[in-house]
Amino acid sequence: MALTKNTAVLNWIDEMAAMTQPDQIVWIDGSQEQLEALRAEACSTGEIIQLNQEKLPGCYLHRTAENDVARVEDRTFICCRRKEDAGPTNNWMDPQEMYAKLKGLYTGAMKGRTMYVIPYSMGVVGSPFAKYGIELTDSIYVVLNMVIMTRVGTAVLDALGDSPDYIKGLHAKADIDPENRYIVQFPEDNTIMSVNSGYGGNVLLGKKCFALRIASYLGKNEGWMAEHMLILGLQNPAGEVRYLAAAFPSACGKTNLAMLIPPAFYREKGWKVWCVGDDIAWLRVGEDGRLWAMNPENGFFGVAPGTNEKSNPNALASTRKNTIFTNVVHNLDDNTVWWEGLDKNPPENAVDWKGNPWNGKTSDAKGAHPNSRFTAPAINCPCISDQFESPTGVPISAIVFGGRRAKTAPLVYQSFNWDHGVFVGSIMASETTAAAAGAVGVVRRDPMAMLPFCGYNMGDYWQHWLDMGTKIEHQPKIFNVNWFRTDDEGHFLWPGFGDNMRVLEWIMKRCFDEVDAVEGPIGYLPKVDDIELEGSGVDRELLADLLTVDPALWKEELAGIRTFYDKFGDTLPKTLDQELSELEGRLG
Ligand code: GTP
Ligand code: SPV
Ligand code: MN
Repeated sequence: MALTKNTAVLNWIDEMAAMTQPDQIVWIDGSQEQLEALRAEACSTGEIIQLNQEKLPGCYLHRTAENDVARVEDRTFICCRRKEDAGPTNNWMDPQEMYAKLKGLYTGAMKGRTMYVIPYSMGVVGSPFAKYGIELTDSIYVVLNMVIMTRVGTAVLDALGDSPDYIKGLHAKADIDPENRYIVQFPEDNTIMSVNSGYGGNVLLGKKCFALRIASYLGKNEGWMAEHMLILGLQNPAGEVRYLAAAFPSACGKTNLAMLIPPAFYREKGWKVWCVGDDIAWLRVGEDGRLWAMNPENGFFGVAPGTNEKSNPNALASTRKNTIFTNVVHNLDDNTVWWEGLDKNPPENAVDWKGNPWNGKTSDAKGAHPNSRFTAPAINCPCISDQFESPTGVPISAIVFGGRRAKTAPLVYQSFNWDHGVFVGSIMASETTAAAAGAVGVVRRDPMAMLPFCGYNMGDYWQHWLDMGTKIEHQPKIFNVNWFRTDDEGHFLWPGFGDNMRVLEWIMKRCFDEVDAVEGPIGYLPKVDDIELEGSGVDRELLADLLTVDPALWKEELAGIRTFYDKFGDTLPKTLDQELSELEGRLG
């Protein structure tokens, strides 16, 4: 039975049901009874596997199709009326043409299946910054994930009332056919359509599709920003908590930084990190003239491999109950899960991510997919911030950009000012990871970590960043970090993880004028003595090396940036062109 009288909602659902032809329609009310019944049904069909309920209460395992394990950027489209509004970095198709093509794929796609109606909120229901969506899907796995990642149920429909202001999302698994897989955003219609996939980022439509692609477009029009950023609070020994937001590309360390546990030396003095969000931030200018960030999500869809008791104990703890694991190893001995980098004791009697028997002691092949994930409720996180549910978020002192660069980028540097900071974000580049289908380890330009997620022309997006700067009276300082510099054998030089605290301390001190810096061609760099190394195993010489800026490498970099910028033609803001010339000048 329909849970709303909202005619905009009901008419749209009728239309989608007429096209997809499900056997029945089930509204997700968010109740535990309903979810329990859905879990039982999904277990009975093998869609999910119930794990050891003593060791992992409320936890389940799911395996996606082998060809469907990551986001598909080449099949992701921004369909707005004018091609130039999608810009040179997005795939585009005329909306009418795309609707027609999709209609062919969706027609009858839910025959013999159930259509679930998921009313969900990005942000705390009823908060002035929350935005609502309805996802229609034929996958119980999607329902169970959306319930963890967003706020789902009747309360959302009550808050929406009879307003037509919601984001429409249609997902059908169809045949999981990679040749007919489409992830399509229609920003001008508040609509998302996804077909032929069952993998997270392609089908949990509240996440990348809504909270970044559609929301970035809304933000441009409404004067706010939707960014691929973690949000954390750094508590100092005086008990003050200062907040930062950081944009790193997929699988480049956001979840790890957001849940960081400071090294013993810091903990003893009273330092602590609080997690507000690990992937997405919505940022607005507050009445106090500061920039405020809120996390629209309600859970973590985190990378499993590499997560362990040492690298990220808070993430691991978050996954010990009410969590869905996707594409990890199934340990048959005790009905638990395992992944590469969890511990040095892989199970022998196990099933790999493809569903085949796997012996971790003898097999050379990986047992878990490199992009295997956990979906865990945010409230499970031992360091979740007491501001997590704050309807308007937290005030941001620092914005941090970063990526995987083996050589060029130093451990940390600060931009000269807001506009230069926008430039620093725009010239980000990073090695590709398993989070998206395609080659791994190839350096590509990924401005603000938004290349795959910006819902409109990236040139206009940069202009929006510049415009926002003029509206923020108390601007955050902007930084760039790189945890991934390597030696000539490819080993990481910086210990990373908890030791990144040392860099965070410097960043916050810079924001509050508590430490000075050295002015260099690319920005302000720390003095070697200003980064705490006690207990890190890193000596001053190595730190100095991590902070070097090689002019020869940067001159090569300039050429790459110029080529990238040239793609944008007239939409490249003059300010950024000017910043590039100035950098060129400073490098000599
Ligand atoms: P998405 O969920 O895809 O957006 O990824 P993310 O940015 O949240 O990345 P995450 O924190 O999950 O880390 C991805 C990978 O980077 C994992 O394999 C981590 O072990 C590794 N990693 C994270 N932080 C560090 C670090 O400081 N140093 C090194 N060397 N590796 C790191
Ligand atoms: C990312 O790829 O940045 C993720 C995972 O956070 S996904 O939800 O697949 O986008
Ligand atoms: Mn992400």
